[in-house]
Order: sequence, then C-alpha cells, then structure tokens
Amino acid sequence: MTSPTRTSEVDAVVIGAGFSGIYMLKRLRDNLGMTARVFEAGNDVGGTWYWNRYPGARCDSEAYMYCFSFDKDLMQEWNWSGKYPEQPEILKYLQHVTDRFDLRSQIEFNTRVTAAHFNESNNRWLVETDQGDRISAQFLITGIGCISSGQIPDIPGRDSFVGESYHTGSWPHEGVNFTGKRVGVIGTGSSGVQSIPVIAEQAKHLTVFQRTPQYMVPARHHTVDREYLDDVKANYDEIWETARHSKSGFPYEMTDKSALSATADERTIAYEKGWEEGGFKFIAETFPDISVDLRANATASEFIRSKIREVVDNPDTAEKLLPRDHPFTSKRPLIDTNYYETYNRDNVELVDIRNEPIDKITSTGIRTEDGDYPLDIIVFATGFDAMTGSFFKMDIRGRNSLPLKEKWAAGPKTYLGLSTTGFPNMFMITGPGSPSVLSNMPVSIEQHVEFISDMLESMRERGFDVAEPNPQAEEDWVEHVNEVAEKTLYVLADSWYLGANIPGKPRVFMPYSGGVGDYRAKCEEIAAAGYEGYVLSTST
Ligand code: N01
Repeated sequence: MTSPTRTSEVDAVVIGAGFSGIYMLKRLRDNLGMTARVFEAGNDVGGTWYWNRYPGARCDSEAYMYCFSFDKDLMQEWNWSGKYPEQPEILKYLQHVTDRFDLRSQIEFNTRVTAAHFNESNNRWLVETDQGDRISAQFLITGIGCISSGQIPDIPGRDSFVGESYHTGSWPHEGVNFTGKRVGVIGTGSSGVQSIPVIAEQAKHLTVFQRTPQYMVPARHHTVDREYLDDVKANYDEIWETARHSKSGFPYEMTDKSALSATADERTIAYEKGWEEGGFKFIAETFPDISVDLRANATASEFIRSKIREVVDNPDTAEKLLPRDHPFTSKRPLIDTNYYETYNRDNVELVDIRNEPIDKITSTGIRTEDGDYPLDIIVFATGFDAMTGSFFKMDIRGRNSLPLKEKWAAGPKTYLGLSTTGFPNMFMITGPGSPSVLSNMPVSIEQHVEFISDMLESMRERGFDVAEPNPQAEEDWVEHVNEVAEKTLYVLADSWYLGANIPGKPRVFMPYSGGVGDYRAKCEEIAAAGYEGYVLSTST
C-alpha cells in the first residue's frame, strides 16, 4: 500500500461516477443521510460514456429508456434529440443529473481506486487511491461498469507501429482526424460496426480486419419531434413499469408467436416488418423463440444472411460477411447504421482474418499471411475484459486478506450479482451473476441501487452493521445462474459473456439470463424475508 496523504472516514465509498455511482451517491446522501465519497478515474462523470468517444458511438437502447426514472420532474424536463442517444448527449445528460442534484462536490475526479482491504478487527474497508487517499468506510460499493477494462490483443510487433493507434474504449477527447489517412480497424463488435461507417466516410482508405462475422439489424436512427417526446412523457409510468417487469428491461410488446408455428410467408412478413422498424424490436416483436430455440433461430439467421447478400454488391465480400459459426443473438446482437452498405464503397476493403490470419504488426501497418496492409492509423475495436476485468485491476481483499482475484480464479461467484461471501459490506452494482449486460442497463442499475440502499436502511433499523451472503446461498445462486444459462443459446458462441475473448480467462457465463422481471421479483422476495441468504450481524 502506498504512503497516505489524504485520510478520512466515511460511511460509504463508491467506485465510479457513471449511471451507477451517481444514483448510488444520491440515495446514500438523500435517503440514508450517509457520508459518502465517490472516486472516479476520469475528469468528469459519465463512466462508459466518458471514455467511449469513438466516431459513431451511440447507445442501442432507445433514448427515452436510457435514462433514470427515479425523479419524475427530471424525466419530464429532459428532451432527447433522437431515437437512440449519441455519446455526447448521454454524457450531457449525466452531467445534468449530477449538477441538478448537486452531487459533484462529493466526487473525487482523476482518482483511481487501487486497493480496498477489509479489516476484520473493526469491520471496515480501507480504501486507497492513486492520489494517496486512505479512506476508512463501512461500506464499499462498486459502480465500475461491466465493460470498462479495454482489451488490446497481444499481436506481435504491436509496439513497433510508428503511426497512430487507438482503442475505442479510451478515445482521445480531441477526436482523431482520419482525413487522407489509410486506416485499419481490427474488430467488428458493437464498437467496430458503429465506427467503421463513420471512419470510411473520412479516411482515404479503410481496411477492416474481421475475425467473426456478426448478425446486424438496422438501427433506423432518426431525430424525434415534440409530438413523439410528449407521447412518451405522457405514458412514462406505464412504459417504465412494463420495462421493469420485462425480460430485458425494454417496454416492448412481446408476442407469444412462435417462428416454428408460422408459415414461411408469415415469417417473412414479420421479419421484413421488424427489419423496417429496426433495433432490438426485431427480436422482441417478431418471434421470441428465435432467441431460445435453435430451429426458430435458424429462420431469423437465414433472413439476416439474405439481407447481407441483398445489400452488399460484391458477392465475395458478402460471403465473407455472412455469419455462420454461431446463432443470431448468441453474441450480443448488433444494431447498425450503414454497416453493410459501407462495403460498397471503393475505399473500403474487408480482410477475413480467419482465412488470412494477422502475422504481425509492422512499423508501417499490418502483415497477414497473404501480404502487407500499409496503414497510418490502427483502431483497436477489440473489446473488453468484461464483468471481472475492472475488479481485478484493483487489489480487493476480503476476510483473511483473500484477494477477490483468487476467490474468482475459476470464474466470478456472487449472491445475486450483488455480494460475494468473504467480502462483507461490499456491494456490486450490476455485478456478475445479475442481469446487467443482458438488459437495458439503467433499469438494472436503478433496481440494484434501490435494493442496496433499502437493505442498508433495513439493517440500520434492525441494529445490524455487517452483511455478507451465507456460503450456501451463494453456491445455490451460482448453480442457478449456470443452470439457466445452459438452457440458452448464449453458450453456443465464443463471446465476452463467457470470457472467451480473453486468452486464459475461465469459460463461465457471467451475467444472469433469467430475465430482469423474474430477477426483480426474486430480489423483492429476498428483501421481504429480511434479506434472506445474507448473514446480518452487529460489530459489537
Ligand atoms: O467489443 P466486442 P465491442 N484479433 O468484444 C475482435 C457494449 N457496447 O467494444 O468476435 C482479431 O463485442 C472480436 O472478434 P471475435 C456492448 O455490450 C455497446 O465492440 O471475438 N480480432 C470482435 O469482432 C458490446 O457487446 C454499444 O472473433 C479480435 C471485436 O474484436 C460490448 O460493449 C457500443 C481479437 C470485439 O468485439 C463490447 O463491444 C459499443 C484479436 N485478437 C459497445 N480480439 C452500444 O450500445 C478481439 N477481436 C451501441
């Protein structure tokens, strides 16, 4: 541990000032009257939306649902400009919320938590930062996001490249000028497919290095008018209530139609309608069994392949773009704007690195088995060490000084994705084992923040000051998370949900796939039973 320069005592330390940290701070202060400090590595609030500033960055959740619902006035006064929220607009929204509720003064910016150790003699956490803070806190609450620890693959020669290189997840604030440049993008996940069409419009030449072709549905992004916003706002209570009890945190009208009971014509009509509407509704409002039944899924997967063939002019390029090695929705579904159309541009080239693997990065570009691609800029859209990576960057130790990294060596183990045995009074907002990344995040974040603050209030009322899940409850939850996942299509793809993108990471399905509504009901039952599954105790 580093030498201390700033020392203090608070009721709670919160790590991260994104959606999670901001709302947690508000609840701790306003509902519980607690003292709290938030530590944030960036120089402003925003979390994911502070760091991910790559061209085209936008959320795939509709704007009117990608926000907080805890304050009705806030919901009524904020106006989104489009169907989907752009990164600068989300950042502006989070800055607005922070200032509106006067939260800024309790956030330490440019400060990264480096360590948090649980002291069994006083049941408090000792938290240290890279700025020399040394804070004693009763509660440690992580709001560190699920997809925050960027991953640049260890390609030989990476450091020899003399041009510019960037990871989408830590984009320069001043932006990158692609004009007249030869650009290479590695990776075709959400970040890659959003940035590729925008970069292609600016760059002299763009080479996309694709490992796995993906399924994409058009976003059909557009600006929204007063009438649209008024309609949403008039129905906000109902919209949120539906979302809170839904499968994925969206207020979509789920049908119970099966792709397998429909005729081929009925399926085409439904898929065409979903394709025209765009976004995740293509999954929710066509045939819900496409995300659970492989035969139903095959009909949607083939429909999307037919659209790729239709849009992409060059049949060889179209062939390379066809996803075949995993079912639609088994990886995080992607929503695009002009992605496939981009391959019809003269200045864009697609390299299938499964057939033509990257050998190395040279000083002047990328060398594959088949030749050299000279580049001025390389963009790594290569993803994240998701769900656990950000935890492991900190030295978190629980009882008996056990490092969290050691406890989770074979995969994360939690109770409800909120707590982990051996780490008393530590709470994780959207931790592994909760719906988190399989849902519209703000809905899951609000539910977790409210669960945690209600639990702290209940503990205080009953005279308890230490909470820790009992080992059996945790074992049962982990087993349940695995059991539910095994029945889904998610386990059929090599995805970051399973840690498959990180060499050496244990292959464990990390989020909870049982659905937002059922998960909420389970949490409510647990709370009503006095926080069943937790051992609550008193220090003295
Ligand atoms: O990362 P990814 P992302 N050599 O892991 C490839 C959220 N998000 O930043 O598929 C070559 O999805 C990798 O290939 P493969 C969202 O939840 C949301 O795009 O592993 N290629 C893949 O193509 C999303 O899922 C939004 O074979 C390599 C790509 O890099 C999550 O963040 C926007 C490689 C990584 O894709 C992560 O998205 C952005 C290697 N060694 C992000 N290693 C919105 O809401 C990896 N790849 C819109």
